[in-house]
Amino acid sequence: GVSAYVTLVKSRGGPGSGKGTQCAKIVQDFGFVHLSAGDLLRKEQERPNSPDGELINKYIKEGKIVPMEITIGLLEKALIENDSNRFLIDGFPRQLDQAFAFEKDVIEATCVLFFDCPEEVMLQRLLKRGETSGRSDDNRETIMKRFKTFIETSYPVVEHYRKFGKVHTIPCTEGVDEVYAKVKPIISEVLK
Ligand code: UP5
Ligand code: MG
Repeated sequence: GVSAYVTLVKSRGGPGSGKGTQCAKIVQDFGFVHLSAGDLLRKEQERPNSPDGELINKYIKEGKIVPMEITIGLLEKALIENDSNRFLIDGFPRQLDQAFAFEKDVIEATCVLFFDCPEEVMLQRLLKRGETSGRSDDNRETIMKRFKTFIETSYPVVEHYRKFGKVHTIPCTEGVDEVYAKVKPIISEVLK
């Protein structure tokens, strides 16, 4: 099982807001284990003989949310495999029922970072990344679908965590280091 003394920080924010980039910096300074739900899904999709590969591929290309049994299964496995008491979960939960299930059956969040970014900025970042990323969802058509899913389905999760006073909102239109300058003191405080 998962230790009860884990500091779990969640990183949420729209597609291309910079969740992954900021998580990498948190890991450098504070030694968290970084688990990106999207990365875990992409890895599973590439694994030979994965029973879920084709389904994951289809959902990601459509900017839709993969059924939670798959994502929670991958996250739970990664939590158990990594011996740490500091986890940073990036890009999950993306739908209210996922938040309820994960908190009940797996582990509760200590703190949620919400990276607040205008769509126009996210669009430009993702289109630029799409020139080299090879990600099947970094094209204009899928990006628009990801934005729609974020607004309609994922943002209510942030509102949910707000009720518990767990959300820190970070504006992130500035450069990577300027954004991180706002993130770092929040993490220091959480670990006190
Ligand atoms: N960049 C970052 N910060 C910058 C800054 N301050 N200034 C200038 N440039 C900046 O950054 C994106 C790009 O912007 C990079 O090129 C970066 O250099 C630059 P990144 O850190 O990658 O942003 P991030 O928010 O992590 O963007 P990502 O594309 O990963 O966000 P998504 O939430 O869309 O992607 P994710 O991998 O989480 O999910 C992909 C898909 O998987 C989903 O659409 C969904 O289909 C599926 N999924 C589920 O079904 N369930 C889940 O729980 C999770 C995913
Ligand atoms: Mg990411």
